[in-house]
Amino acid sequence: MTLENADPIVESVVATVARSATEIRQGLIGRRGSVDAENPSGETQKEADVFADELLGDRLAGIDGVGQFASEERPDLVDCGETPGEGAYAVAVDPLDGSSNLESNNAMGTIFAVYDAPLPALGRDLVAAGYVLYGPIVTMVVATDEGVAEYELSGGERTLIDDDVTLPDDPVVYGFGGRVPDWPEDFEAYAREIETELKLRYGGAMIADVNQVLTYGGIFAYPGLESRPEGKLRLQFEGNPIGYVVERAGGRSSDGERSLLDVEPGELHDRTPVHLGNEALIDRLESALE
Ligand code: P6P
Repeated sequence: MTLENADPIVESVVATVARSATEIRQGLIGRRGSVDAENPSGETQKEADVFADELLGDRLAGIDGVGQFASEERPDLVDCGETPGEGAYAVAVDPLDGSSNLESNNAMGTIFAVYDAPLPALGRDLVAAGYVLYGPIVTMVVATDEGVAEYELSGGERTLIDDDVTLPDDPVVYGFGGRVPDWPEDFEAYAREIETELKLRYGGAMIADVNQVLTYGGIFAYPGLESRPEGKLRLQFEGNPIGYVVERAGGRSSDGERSLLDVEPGELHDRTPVHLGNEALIDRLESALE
């Protein structure tokens, strides 16, 4: 069982995210506009980003055993008075991943990462990670060293749906971010091969697109671009946690050269190229980018 042997602090973080998800989903109604502020990545914040961030931040930073809290929406991490890696954990969240989908009423998610080390941390220091997907049904995927589980969330309660989520062997879908003219030549050549083999599934919210890969098998990527070689997605808040989930589900992650979990952390909001999915597809990608 994925959480059966989890540290009670980790279980408390997961339970807090699950409980908060119901309120976040309800709180999306009436918060579809933007505020006159940007997040640390220079992206205009939505009312719902601020709402989800404040709700999660207050609760997660208040858990005994959470030594640091960081959010994609906040420039600096919150020191909660305990040292991660010395009996406490650091929790990083993307409170509302894909919030630009709110305007068009499409899926989005909440990402969480629990590191046994101070932030910014190496992905190998993760002890748990996962996400909530606000789709037709609100579901939650949680990964620990024991494996990957999927839950349905309703009324703050978690119902276990699958306690052994693994990537299907035969890939079916792909989704690649960025504009095609902005793709480096070697990535574009790889994409042209994949287009002939798999079905396009790209909706503009990483969590929804990755959940398709986890369900049907395939590959998701937001590659390094000609205009922005570091890509768009943040290592601490998106690349590490989702790379951890996909690797625990039997797949691979890569920044183009190595597992995302081996990418040395720089600054808290650093970006990284992200490629996730079936092992053979990621192996092929790394060969194509050599
Ligand atoms: P684009 C959402 O803003 C996000 O961070 C990820 O959830 C998503 O995969 C990506 O950016 C979408 O970016 O350039 O396709 O709008």
